[in-house]
Amino acid sequence: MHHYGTVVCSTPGHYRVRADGGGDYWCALRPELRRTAERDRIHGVDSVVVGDRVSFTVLGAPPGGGAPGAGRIEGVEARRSRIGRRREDGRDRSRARPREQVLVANADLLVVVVAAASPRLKPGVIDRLCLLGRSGGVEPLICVNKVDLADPARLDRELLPFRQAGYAVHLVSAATGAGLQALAAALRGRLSALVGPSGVGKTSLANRLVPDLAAQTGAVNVKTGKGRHTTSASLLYELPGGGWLADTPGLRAIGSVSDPAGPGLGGHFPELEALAYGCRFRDCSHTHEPGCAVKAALEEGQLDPQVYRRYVRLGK
Ligand SMILES: Nc1nc2c(ncn2[C@@H]2O[C@H](COP(=O)(O)OP(=O)(O)OP(=O)(O)O)[C@@H](O)[C@H]2O)c(=O)[nH]1
Ligand SMILES: [Mg+2]
Ligand SMILES: [Zn+2]
Repeated sequence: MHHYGTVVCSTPGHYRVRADGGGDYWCALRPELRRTAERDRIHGVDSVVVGDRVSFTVLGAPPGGGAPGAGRIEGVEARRSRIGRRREDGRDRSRARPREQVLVANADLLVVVVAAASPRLKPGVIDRLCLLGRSGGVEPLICVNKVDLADPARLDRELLPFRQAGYAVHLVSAATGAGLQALAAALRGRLSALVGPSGVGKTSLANRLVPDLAAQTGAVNVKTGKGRHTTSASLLYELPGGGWLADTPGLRAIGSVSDPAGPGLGGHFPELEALAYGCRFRDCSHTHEPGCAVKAALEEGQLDPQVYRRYVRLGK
């Protein structure tokens, strides 16, 4: 008999599946799937990741006390969305590592987590993460943590362009609890992934939003040499009010946006994109082409130079 569930933790060859009716199972892949998985790895995609919906058979029932049972994954459903990034280390041509790393499958929301300070807020990071979400079919939500360390007036100024582009922006502090009720309400009933640079407080936020977090997966965070806890694998938790929350490892590099002039922008820079209709070339990159309406507007002071600078930096 087949059961259905969601992958809550993925390690090479072993997947922890939360059954739809409750109960966890550590699963291996059915041999045919394992072969596909190996082939996929060669062809550059991760096979089964956190958030994937799977069918599985039970090999051993959970022994009780919350400990997982054992099972075997029989099938993986097509993904509704993906949060993935290309590995751009061009020198590493070894075919053993996937070219694309999918962090979370089937997410509804990509929570762009950045810090108001420590590490310093960089609008370019927000840009890249928003576009990462959009390119994988996941709605971005911007979450600025550590507001206890920053001047609120300055933050409001820095975040205004993102609000104007239509993004929900949450100012929160995992340390003081500020803003967390509103954030929890926005996440309710959906599968959300906390994504952002290392040290911005993703795990601290997950701890606040999921009261029994450690109990759910037996926390596998490791301490670095610097004594800091860093997250090494994506983990998926159930939210108390319904819905799911994924904590992911800090992204060191998000990668450039391959085609900033292409359809991928889809409203991320509304004023710039509106101007682009006036460019002579449809695929104008707004950097060097003749007849560029964006550059013309910039020179005439009709376009915010900050917005233009953010746009140009995306392609780098
Ligand atoms: N002042 C302040 N410090 C915070 C806040 N949230 C987290 N921190 C601190 O920031 C540091 C990093 O927090 P983590 O939650 O481990 O960050 P992370 O984003 O999960 O980092 P990685 O797992 O490496 O990606 C810790 O020392 C936290 O105590 C906050 O709201 N305010
Ligand atoms: Mg973490
Ligand atoms: Zn142009």
